[in-house]
Amino acid sequence: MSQISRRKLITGGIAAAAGISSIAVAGALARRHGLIPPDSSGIYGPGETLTYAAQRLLTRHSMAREFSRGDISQNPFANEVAPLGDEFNRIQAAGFADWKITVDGMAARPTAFSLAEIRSFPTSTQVTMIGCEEGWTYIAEWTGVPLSYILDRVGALPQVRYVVYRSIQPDWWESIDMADALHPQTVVAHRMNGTDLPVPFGGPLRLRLARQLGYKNVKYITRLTLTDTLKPFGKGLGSSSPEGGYAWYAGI
Ligand SMILES: Nc1nc2c(c(=O)[nH]1)N[C@H]1C(S)=C(S)[C@@H](COP(=O)(O)O)O[C@H]1N2
Ligand SMILES: [Mo]
Repeated sequence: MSQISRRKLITGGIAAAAGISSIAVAGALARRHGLIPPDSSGIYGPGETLTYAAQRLLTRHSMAREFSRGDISQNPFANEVAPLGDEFNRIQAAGFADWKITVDGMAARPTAFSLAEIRSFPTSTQVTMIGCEEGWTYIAEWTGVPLSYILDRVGALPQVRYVVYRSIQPDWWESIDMADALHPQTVVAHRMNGTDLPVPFGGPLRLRLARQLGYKNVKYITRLTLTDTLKPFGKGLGSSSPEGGYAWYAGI
């Protein structure tokens, strides 16, 4: 079956399920494809499951639009962050030589990588748009190590279903499923618009994923945990977002 007819079929299936306004049918479809978001029993309930399942079936292999360098925004907006704290300031004062990102959980070779090691790994560069749920966007060039490379490097086990990523800011942590973790535009970014990633934009390391809203693009990342369940993390809803009333899945 061709890509196009398969796509039509899937769209039709979802539309029919939603059209007869039977959330139960949509739920069954989502379960059949293993597409239940971790916050499905949260405040958005079945609607969240339907959105996630429908988007995943349509977009899991598709790329976010890439722009040309001429489209890069002249004055990108760095959203304000809470004070970064003494530990961050100390590491920053020493030029981030002591910045580390720990990769643990379901890996054959859990490793803590220094910033220098991360910078020595193969990179991928994209000119893409980032958007905040509050309405503003900008286009920038990001360079980083594909997350898929890091997962391969640590020997991610086949049972891994999610990557949990954490920041030096404890209130900011997120997770993504493997469709996003292995997506070619998902990178541990360390450069932006041709310079080292500036601190207001998440430097020295930020998880950049082009297929989800700004809030999933966590700044100052220090730890990646590979897991087959999100239950033991925080309140078990998958990330800090649903704990604060935002959807875990913020696909665009
Ligand atoms: N650590 C951390 N990451 C964060 C945030 C934050 O406050 N702290 N804000 C998030 C939100 S809500 C958005 S919209 C984007 C903003 O990215 P920008 O500053 O590059 O515009 O970063 C996200 N990542
Ligand atoms: Mo945001």
